[in-house]
Amino acid sequence: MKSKISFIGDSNVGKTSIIQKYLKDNKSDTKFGPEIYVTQNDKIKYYVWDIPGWQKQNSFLNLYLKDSDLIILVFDKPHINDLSYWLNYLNYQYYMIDVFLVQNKIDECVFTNLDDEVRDIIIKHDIRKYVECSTETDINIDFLFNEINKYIMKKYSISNNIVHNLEKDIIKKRNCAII
Ligand SMILES: Nc1nc2c(ncn2[C@@H]2O[C@H](COP(=O)(O)OP(=O)(O)O)[C@@H](O)[C@H]2O)c(=O)[nH]1
Ligand SMILES: [Mg+2]
Repeated sequence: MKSKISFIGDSNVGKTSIIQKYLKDNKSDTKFGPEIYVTQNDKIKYYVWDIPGWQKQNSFLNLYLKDSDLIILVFDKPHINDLSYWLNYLNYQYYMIDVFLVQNKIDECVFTNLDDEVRDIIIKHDIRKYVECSTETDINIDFLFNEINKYIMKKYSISNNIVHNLEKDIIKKRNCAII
């Protein structure tokens, strides 16, 4: 099974750093458009799209986000005011796709309490999950990708039990066919 995860957000907030920190050399050869990284577990093959920030007001953005299973919207403190642009765009064009909001570069933040502004955004825009991370000090990067994996597995109701039962079903059917 395949799943597409799209990273978006302003330039310089750390999208590429986050993806590369986790996926290192898994970049596939793309001739044009965003970089795509590929990784898989035994059930799902993930295509992680690194969509550059300058696509923000570009009509290609729609095309790039098409068929995403989940959108990861990344920001850092200096870009917090630009979030409403992205979220309004997503609410309008892609309201059916869930969003994880990721604040990167928390190594540069002095306060550790959840910002009022961020809290309001999470509530107003029905954000599925909020993660604070840092690629610089390696905080929550593995956690973020684990949460993405958990979300997708749940979205498609994939669990060991279900796969096991399916296998049993298939075996039963095969037996019937033989008889
Ligand atoms: N302090 C700090 N800098 C970071 C962090 N992640 C990325 N950067 C820096 O932010 C800049 C932009 O990162 P990049 O991944 O290219 O951002 P993108 O344009 O969103 O893909 C680079 O100079 C990175 O080294 C972080 O967690 N903390
Ligand atoms: Mg980049």
